[in-house]
Amino acid sequence: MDALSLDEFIALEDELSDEEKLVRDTTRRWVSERFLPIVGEHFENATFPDEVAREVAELGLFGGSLPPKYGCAGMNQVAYGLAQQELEYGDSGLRSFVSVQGSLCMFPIYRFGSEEQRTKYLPKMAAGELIGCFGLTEPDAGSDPGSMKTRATRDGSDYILHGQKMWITNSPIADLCIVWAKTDGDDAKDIRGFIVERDREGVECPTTHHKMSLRASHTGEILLDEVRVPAENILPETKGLGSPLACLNQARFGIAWGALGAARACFDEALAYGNERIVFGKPITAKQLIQKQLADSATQIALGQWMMHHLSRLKDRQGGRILPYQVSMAKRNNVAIALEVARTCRSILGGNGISAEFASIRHMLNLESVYTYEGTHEVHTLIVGRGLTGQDAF
Ligand code: TGC
Ligand code: FAD
Repeated sequence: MDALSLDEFIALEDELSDEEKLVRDTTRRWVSERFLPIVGEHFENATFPDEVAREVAELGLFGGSLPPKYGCAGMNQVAYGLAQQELEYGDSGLRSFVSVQGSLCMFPIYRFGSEEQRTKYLPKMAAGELIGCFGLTEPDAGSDPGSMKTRATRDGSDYILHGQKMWITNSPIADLCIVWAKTDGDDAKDIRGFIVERDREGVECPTTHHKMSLRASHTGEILLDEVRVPAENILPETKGLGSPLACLNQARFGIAWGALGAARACFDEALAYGNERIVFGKPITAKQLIQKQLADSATQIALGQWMMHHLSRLKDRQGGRILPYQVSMAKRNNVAIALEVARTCRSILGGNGISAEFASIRHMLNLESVYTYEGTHEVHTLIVGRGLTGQDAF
C-alpha cells in the first residue's frame, strides 16, 4: 500500500487558517533554502550566522505575537508556535536565537516596561537592529533563581549593578541585556529587571567555549562590575521572581512547540534513510523493529502536536494566558520525547548516525541543552507535581 505521511496521521491541516499556513510555509521555505545548507558547518565550527537576524526580522519572527504598534507581526499563538517548530526543524540554536530575542527580551520590555521603553526598544528589536539577551542564571543560582546574588543598589538617581550571570544565550553579541537583580533585601520578592546596555562601563560578556551542544548558538556570561545605570533603566512593573518567571512562561511555550520541529527533522531523515538502506536484502523500514521505532516516534510527535494545537487555541481564547503548569507539562513532555526520537533516529542511521553529515546527532546533542535550560526536566516534573498535589517538593 502507499505510505501515509505523518501530516496525514496528524490531520491538522484543515484546522489552520490561511494566515497560519502562510507563516508556517514561509518560515519552512526560508529554513530549507537559507539555513539548512549552512547550519552543519556552523555547528562544527561553533559559530552562528549572525547575518540571518535581518532575514528573521523580515519574516516577522522577532516578538512575532507582540502588537504591530511596536513593529511586531501580531500573529496568533498557533502561527507563532508553528514558526518556532519550523525554526527548530533547522536547529535548536536558531529557535533559541529567536526565543531569547522575542520571549525573553522583547516580552519583558512589553509586559513590564514603560511606554517610553517600549517605543525606544521594541521596533528596533523587531527589525533585528538590536539584539538582546536575558540574564537570570548565575553560577550558584540556576534551578533556584530566587537565591541569586546579583545586586542593584540605589545611588541617587542611578542603580549600581554588581554580579555575574552565566550560560546566557546571545550575550556575546547582545546590544542590551535584561538583567535580573535584587534591589533592597535578599528575598526573591526584591528581584527587579533592568535594561543594561552592553556598552556601559563595567559590562563584559565573554563567550562560553567547549560546548558539545547548541554549538551553532552564542552562549556567554554577563559580568557586571559596579555598573551604573540610570533609574529609568529599571523595568518599572517588575516585582519579584514572578516577573522573570512570567517571561519564561512565554519562552517555554515556544520551546514546547520548537522541540517537535527538531523531532520531526530527525524522523523525516530516518524514514528517508531507512527506505533506501538495504540490509539483509530489504530496506530496513521493512523490518519489524525499525517499524516499531518509527511508530513510537510518530505517535509521540503526533501527541505533542495535538497538545500544542489545543494549548495554543486555549491561549488565544484566554488573551495570551495559559496556566504555568500547562506550559511546564508541555515543555517537559515535548523536549523529553524529542530527545528520545532524536536518539532513536540517530540509531536508525547506524554508523552514519554519528556523522555531522546527518542532522539527527546534531539535534540530539542540541536537545540535551533544551532538556536543561528554561527549567530542567526535573524542575518541570516538580512544577507539575506541585500543580497536581498542591505540595512543594523542591
Ligand atoms: P515560587 O515560590 O514558586 O514562586 C515565586 C513567585 O513567582 C510566582 N510564579 C510564577 N509567576 C509566573 N509564572 C510562573 N511560571 C511562575 N511560577 C511561580 C509565584 O506565584 C510567586 O509569586 P509571589 O507573588 O507569591 O511571590 O518560587 P520558587 O523559588 O519555589 O521557584 C520555583 C521554580 C522552580 C518554579 C522556579 O524558580 C523555576 O522555574 N526554576 C527554573 C529556572 C529557570 O527556568 N531558569 C531559566 C533561565 S533562562 C533560560 O534558560 C534561557 S534558555 C534560552 C534559550 O536559549 O532558548
Ligand atoms: P542546577 O540547578 O545546579 O541543577 C543540577 C541538577 O539538579 C539538574 O539535573 C536539576 O534538574 C537537578 N535539580 C535541581 N533542583 C532539584 C530539585 N529540587 N530536585 C531534584 N533535582 C533537582 N540562563 C539564562 O538565564 N539565560 C539564558 O539565556 C540561558 N541560556 C542557556 C543556554 C544553554 C546552552 C544552557 C545549557 C543553559 C542556559 N541557561 C540560561 C541556564 C539554564 O537555564 C540553567 O542551566 C538551568 O536552569 C539549570 O540550572 P543549573 O545549570 O544551575 O543546574
